[in-house]
Amino acid sequence: MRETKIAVAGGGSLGLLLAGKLNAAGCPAELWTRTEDQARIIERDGITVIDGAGGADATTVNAAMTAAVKAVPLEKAAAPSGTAVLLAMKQTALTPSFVARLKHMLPEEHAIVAFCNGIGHFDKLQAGLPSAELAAAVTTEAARRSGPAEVAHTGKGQIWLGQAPLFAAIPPTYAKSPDHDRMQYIESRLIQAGFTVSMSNNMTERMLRKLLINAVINPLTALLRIRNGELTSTPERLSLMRQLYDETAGILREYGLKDGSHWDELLHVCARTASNHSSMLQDILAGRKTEIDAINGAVVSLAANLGRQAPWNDKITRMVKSISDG
Ligand code: KPL
Repeated sequence: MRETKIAVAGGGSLGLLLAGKLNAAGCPAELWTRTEDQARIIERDGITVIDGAGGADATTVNAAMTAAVKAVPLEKAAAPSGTAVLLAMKQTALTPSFVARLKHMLPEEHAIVAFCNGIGHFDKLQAGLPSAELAAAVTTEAARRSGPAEVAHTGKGQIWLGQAPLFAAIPPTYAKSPDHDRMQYIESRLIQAGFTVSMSNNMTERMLRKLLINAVINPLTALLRIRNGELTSTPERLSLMRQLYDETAGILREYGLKDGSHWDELLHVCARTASNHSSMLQDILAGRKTEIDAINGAVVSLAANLGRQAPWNDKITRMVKSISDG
């Protein structure tokens, strides 16, 4: 098998969780951070992962472990041939200059496995890196960064890996994938690190299901400034959720979302992550740009491709933008 080296791009909650657990399990994975400061602190202190924090997973005992991790700021990172980059970043960080930096630093032989929320990132990556081998990762792991080198693993979930769908066409097409061996290598390292991982041959469905969940939970919790679990606590909030859900599911079905108990899944996610602030609320509270364009804004675009409108998604996108710079 061709040699694969894993690098994790992004020092946020998911990046710290992936890099911390991979290195603790003896799978070296360099972490690429946005700032020099964070890289320095991680090189000095390692990454501490607090498992079972938040009580979302009652079977996990609250326990902390610290792993030594090689960390470098992205602008100084060098990737050897065969690097597989686990992209654990917000879509908002996927700027043209970031993609240009990746193009400059990545060797000819590489793979990018993107864990982003929403849709649209594969189109951006493919446009900027036409020879890239791209894979999609969808995760239900919940984590909260509690410092530059510390992350609380607040909910044990799953990771699905597979082909990267491009939603410009109906039905969606797929980007060029890494070969089978490389995907298996990445899967086996993540399993070794303690994650529950499955290869999926229907990432379109997985991504659409996640998009549906994020399109309902994220903007409503951000606008109402409540935790995920509080969203289902009154009939008025449930009714708002339902309207947004019905409109979004109706559009996503045209792109391959299968009929199923998605409403129940949505309620289950609210319960499972009850004590969490959604990533969009975290962004609003921290004054950061939100991922609204890649989530509800993307649903509006998917509707427009069908010659339809998505008034709930359109209004909620404008409302979130009116309280943030996103
Ligand atoms: O993915 C999430 C997010 O916050 O972005 C959910 C599932 C809503 C958990 O908080």
